Amino acid sequence: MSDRPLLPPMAFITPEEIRKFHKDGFLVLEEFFSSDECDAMRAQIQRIIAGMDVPLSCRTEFSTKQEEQLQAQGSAEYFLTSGDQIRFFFEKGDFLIPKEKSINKIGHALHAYDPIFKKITHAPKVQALARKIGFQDPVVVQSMYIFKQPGIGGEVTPHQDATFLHTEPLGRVVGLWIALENATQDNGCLWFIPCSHTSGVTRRMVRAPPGTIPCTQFVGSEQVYDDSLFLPAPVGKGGLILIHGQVVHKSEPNRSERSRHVYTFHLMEAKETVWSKENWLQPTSRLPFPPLYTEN
Ligand SMILES: O=C(O)CCC(=O)C(=O)O
Repeated sequence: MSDRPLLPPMAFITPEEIRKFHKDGFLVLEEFFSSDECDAMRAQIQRIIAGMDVPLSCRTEFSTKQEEQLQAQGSAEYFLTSGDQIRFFFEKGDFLIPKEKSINKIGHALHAYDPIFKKITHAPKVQALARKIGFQDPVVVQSMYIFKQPGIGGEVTPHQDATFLHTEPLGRVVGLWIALENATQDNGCLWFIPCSHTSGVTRRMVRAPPGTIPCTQFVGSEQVYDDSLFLPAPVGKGGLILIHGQVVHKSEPNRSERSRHVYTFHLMEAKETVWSKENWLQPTSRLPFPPLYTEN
């Protein structure tokens, strides 16, 4: 039995849980958000989808090489400039499926522009969690709503978030991953290699020179991980998984008939930290990384 008190449930995180996070590189906190909070996020995303406007180049399959090139350029630009926007990304090759069924994720600034997601991101219990892990001046760098659609939601291959969100020094980024419905092995829960956050990063994704397709490239290569080292981290609706920026994690395809919606965002401890100018994601004049410790 956990020694977390039942009431008020979510704001309490025990020192033992914080030690476990630092040791394992991830921490599962069940019932961090209420069922109502999850339903509010899901309802809001349906409203956003109903009004979504996606450039044709990001939705249409083209046949000629020239058309393919145009599509690649359009999609690259659409992705690279999405850090301060709410934009829509789709599963590969599923253009015949209605767009609300083939959407893979929405990113990367729901936390800044949508009132419901902004409120969740800056919730006092989230701020309390950041304080518990010692963050003094955290900023929100990105957010995503991930759908993991039934039957077609693809795998996310083993990676460390610091590959994409690099800082100097390392160890300044955490992900908060919130299950908006039960996440199980059937519908594609996260898997982790415990304690894998202590050995640095071997691969970085950096911006390619302007005009280059693809718009990002990898420097170094991902290690080959022994599959037997991964442990599943199923979590109930409302549960939050805290993810160290260097812990190795993945998720498998959703082979079930149930979706697996999550809202996730990343925080960086900004104090004495340099955000890499080579990261694909950059703060902009429209949206500097917002401080976490503010009311919304
Ligand atoms: O939600 C998933 O399936 C994977 C998410 C993930 O690995 C990440 O955001 O770093």
